[in-house]
Amino acid sequence: MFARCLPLWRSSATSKPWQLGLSLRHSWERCQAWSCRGFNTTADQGQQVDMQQNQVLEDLEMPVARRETENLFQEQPETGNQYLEDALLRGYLKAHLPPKVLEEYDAWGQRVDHIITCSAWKRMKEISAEEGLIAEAYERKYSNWSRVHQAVKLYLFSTTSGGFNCPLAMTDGAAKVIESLGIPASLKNAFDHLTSRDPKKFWTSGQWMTERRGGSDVANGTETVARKQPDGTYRLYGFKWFTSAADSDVTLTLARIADAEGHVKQGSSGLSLFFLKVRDEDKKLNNIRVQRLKDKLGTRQMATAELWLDGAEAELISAEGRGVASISNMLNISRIHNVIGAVASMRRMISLSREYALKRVVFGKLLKDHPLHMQTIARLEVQTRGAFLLLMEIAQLLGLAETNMASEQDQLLLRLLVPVAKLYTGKQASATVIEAMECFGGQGYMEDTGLPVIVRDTLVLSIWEGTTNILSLDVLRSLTKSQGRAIAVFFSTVQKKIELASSTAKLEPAVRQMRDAISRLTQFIQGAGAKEAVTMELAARDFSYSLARIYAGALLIEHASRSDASAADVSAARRWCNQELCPAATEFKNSSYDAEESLMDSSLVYGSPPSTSRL
Ligand code: UCC
Repeated sequence: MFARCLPLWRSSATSKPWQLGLSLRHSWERCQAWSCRGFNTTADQGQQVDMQQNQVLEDLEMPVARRETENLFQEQPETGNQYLEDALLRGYLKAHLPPKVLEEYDAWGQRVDHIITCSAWKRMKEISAEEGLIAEAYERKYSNWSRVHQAVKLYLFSTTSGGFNCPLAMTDGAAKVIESLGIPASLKNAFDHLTSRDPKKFWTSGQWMTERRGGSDVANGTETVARKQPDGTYRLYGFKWFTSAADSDVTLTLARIADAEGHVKQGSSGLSLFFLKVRDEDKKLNNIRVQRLKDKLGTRQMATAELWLDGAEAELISAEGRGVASISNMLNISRIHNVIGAVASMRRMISLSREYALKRVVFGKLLKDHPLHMQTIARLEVQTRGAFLLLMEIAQLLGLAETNMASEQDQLLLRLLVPVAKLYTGKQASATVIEAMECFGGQGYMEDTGLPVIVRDTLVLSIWEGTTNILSLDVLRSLTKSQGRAIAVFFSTVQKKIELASSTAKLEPAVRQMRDAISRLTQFIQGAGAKEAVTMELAARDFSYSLARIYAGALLIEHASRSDASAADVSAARRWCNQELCPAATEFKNSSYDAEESLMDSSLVYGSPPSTSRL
């Protein structure tokens, strides 16, 4: 089938280059259609093809002049994708097939809950192992640069991975948790599988945290109970409401350990972390039932499910009651993967827009020759550059931390920058891909260009792994926990980076804007810090954006102050710094975080007069 598809893949790639890797569903559909075309060729059609081929050969031998006047040559009918164009077929399948790709029972009525994935998805797993997309980080072949190396590979893989970057994020997170526990003997085998380069051995991991009461307030929303067994293992009972990559081999999950009377402790300190295998040696589910697959806006290639744990065998891997703190190692890694996904989506959409602008003629000239159009893409480019440098900074710091080369300051900075980058790039990515889609006009809105798939898959990035507000509160958590040392490191690092540029005349305006922003941020922290705690909570989002913009500004300036920096590098730094770098200071000045304004927020939302209750 592949051989039959091959020439057509090529011609398709020439006409629509972005379609190749973007949508597994679409490429599958294309492949299906092409192979059908091959199978269904009748004798008559075969003759026609032969005649056409002969005609082409003869035509090639004709003198050019004759060829141009020749009008016997007929237009070849262009058929599109036979699946997409067959409305009846699609309508029939939609009406008759069950909406979920889930085989619940076997032929003998036994419940099997088998999630069926396509061969391309399975191949992605093999490729991930062969490329060492997780292994790279743990082999540390490139010492402290290993994480940068891995991040770059993942960045290049991300938008053509068909959603496989999600299980990779969680697999990396699980390996990190196990490593941070010192790779206990009972988890050595799992660690080896998760970090294997052998496709036959490679395992992926899930991260089952979200329950019916929601995914943000894990401490109060987790109902799953763990009952200790005589052999020291546990059995888990509960309902996991949102489990991504439900076809994973293993998973980490939280549960409350029941005491002898069956009582559990509520809140964060009642949660412990468990490791479990999804299937046993005979490939039977570990007392897990798949309730249904989730009907998501995007990332539909990846199975996300609701799962019942009905006595699933599990191993306790954290100290009792330290579940959240233990799983936060996984969260921080998968949040970095989220940043990778965000920057990759932005880059992909800009590349496509850029390419399209070289070909599309409108109002008598190429799009690339319309200054307003170029300005639009250039603005996206500046945003993407800032996000990319933030990603690389985090990868560098993580690499240092994992090779014992990080100072205490580096570690504090890493802890602070992960939520900052995750929340900021998630939002940037959504805005960027939507703007870039517009660069294609109406075509950008058409499913079969593959562009809407990228947009849908990107929109999840600000929700997954902690929403913008939850991450903003995590930024505050990291500052509080470090008792102010993290913000001190932030300031000193930013100062150092812009110091390097102070002798570069072209960067002078950017440096000045940065100094002004740093001073306003300092004043904001002093002002807001002197008020009630709720002021900082209300400012958390604007404050996090300020940290992101100032830090990315410093990185862009640092990058542009290298001796071999290009004019575009300088321009990117200058343009970045032209934006509002410290929205928290502006809003603080506007009294936006005052109690009265907060009450007015409710009034604006609900239309009722402001309540008199105090915050
Ligand atoms: O979205 C989901 C699907 C998975 C898909 C993954 C693929 C994505 C890849 C994309 C690829 C492109 S699963 C659900 C996602 N849910 C979350 O991310 C949770 C969101 N909520 C939070 O992050 C909250 O802030 C919580 C759950 C961490 C809050 O928990 P607590 O227990 O109320 O908070 P505490 O009491 O402040 O924290 C408990 C401990 C503290 O340590 P100790 O006790 O030593 O002081 C905290 O410092 O945990 C520590 N801690 C952390 N440590 C909390 N968060 C962190 C952190 N990020 N880093 C280090």
